Amino acid sequence: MASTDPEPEVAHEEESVEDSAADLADDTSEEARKAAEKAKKKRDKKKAKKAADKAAAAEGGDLAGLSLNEASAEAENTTEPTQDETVEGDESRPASAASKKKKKKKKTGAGDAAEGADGNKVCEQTFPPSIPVSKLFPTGIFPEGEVCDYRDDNLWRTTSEEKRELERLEFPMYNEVRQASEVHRQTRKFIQKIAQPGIKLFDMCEQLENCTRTLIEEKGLQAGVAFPTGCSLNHVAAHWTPNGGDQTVLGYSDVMKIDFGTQINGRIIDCAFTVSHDPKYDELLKAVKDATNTGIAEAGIDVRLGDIGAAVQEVMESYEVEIDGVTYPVKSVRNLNGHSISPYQIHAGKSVPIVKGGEQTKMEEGEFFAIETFGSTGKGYVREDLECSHYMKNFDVGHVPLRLQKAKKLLATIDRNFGTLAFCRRYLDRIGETQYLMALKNLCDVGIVQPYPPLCDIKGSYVAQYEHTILLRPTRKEVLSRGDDY
Ligand SMILES: [Co+2]
Repeated sequence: MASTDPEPEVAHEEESVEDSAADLADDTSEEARKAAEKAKKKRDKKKAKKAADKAAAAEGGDLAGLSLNEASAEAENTTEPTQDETVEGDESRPASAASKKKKKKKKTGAGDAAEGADGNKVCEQTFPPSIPVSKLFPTGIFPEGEVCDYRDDNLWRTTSEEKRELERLEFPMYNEVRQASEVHRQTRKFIQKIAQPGIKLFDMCEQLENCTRTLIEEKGLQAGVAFPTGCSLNHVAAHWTPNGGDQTVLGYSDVMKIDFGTQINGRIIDCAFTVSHDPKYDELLKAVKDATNTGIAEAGIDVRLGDIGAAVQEVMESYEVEIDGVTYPVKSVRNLNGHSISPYQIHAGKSVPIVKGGEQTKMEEGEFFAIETFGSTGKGYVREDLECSHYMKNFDVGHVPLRLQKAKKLLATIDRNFGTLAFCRRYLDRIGETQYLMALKNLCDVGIVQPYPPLCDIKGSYVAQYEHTILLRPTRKEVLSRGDDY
């Protein structure tokens, strides 16, 4: 999800936001620790020791790239025999029970199944995906993202024993967000196959979200979809998803930004890519991918947010593209930003600009950031337009007395199903809500819920986007959502 320029309304009350975020963080890591302990008890001693050893090895980082590549490689092949073998015809079992069972060591041949670098037996996914990620990694250890050393003054962190100890304590939380990342990778691999010209975007989104729900083993607010699936086309940069009844079909010459999120215990993976079938957009996509990777490379502890913006813009605007015989400079969309992420809070307070000129604030140890960049052939400036689909409860809103009975009821439904996570009209439809638009408008009018309408550059322009979620670990930077695709 994109964040627009900081508007006046989010500028105040930072303290209370941070306090509640901190509370949530404590709760979440405490829960994670308990969950990890519980899971550990369930496993036999040998397995637990092996897991701990391998986790420690993975922490060393030498194996991270390998582990990631092999994890991604497994989704390539999709024949049934291995599935039967790995799941052992017992798909209904919970993951913990499945991992208790002794696994056959048998491999089915090159590429069919891989031994993860962390010792995980990596089983293959089906097509369409049907096996929860927890069952594909029976040790319960999920692959690290791409791991990068910090630069210059911060390179010492890589080997610091003190910083490594901090990370050992956080392993259960890291592991959860890595699981959410793996769900993202496998879901997007599926979507990249089905997002062909002619597909109805409504159906595509529902397939994507259902895939996420299955692979992550959706469980209320504890695991699931983190925000609506953006599939904004052409000059629409962000925050568009079909509402009920929408008939939009993907065309051969559309440029589509697929921006979707996964979450476990509020730890959100926010990651996006661009789909185009017409090669005339290839250079535009390349520019934005390059710009996003530049932002990721620049990011680090003590790095000024403004310096990232300048580096991103420099790379983005070094490109020009020719589309239908017209040459355009690629522009960084100046009022769209990356953003920090906290538990259950997609936009946690810090913006990561994609143009030069602002923000002396620094990135800090332990923070999560969505690094996202948008390149446009238009003005490089977006404004709100079109019918709204995205909504989110304001994170720091207190109790507001409501007169309308229907608004009260809708708010209770939002609290129960989404909390402070973003949702869309389709999500209300699927849980059985009807005729909620007036109540929803009321919640927006009194400031409890914020609408996030589509963000558009000028008509006839084309916008592309790439985005990853990164974690500034004490020793190194981890690009959690990195895959072999982007
Ligand atoms: Co985002």
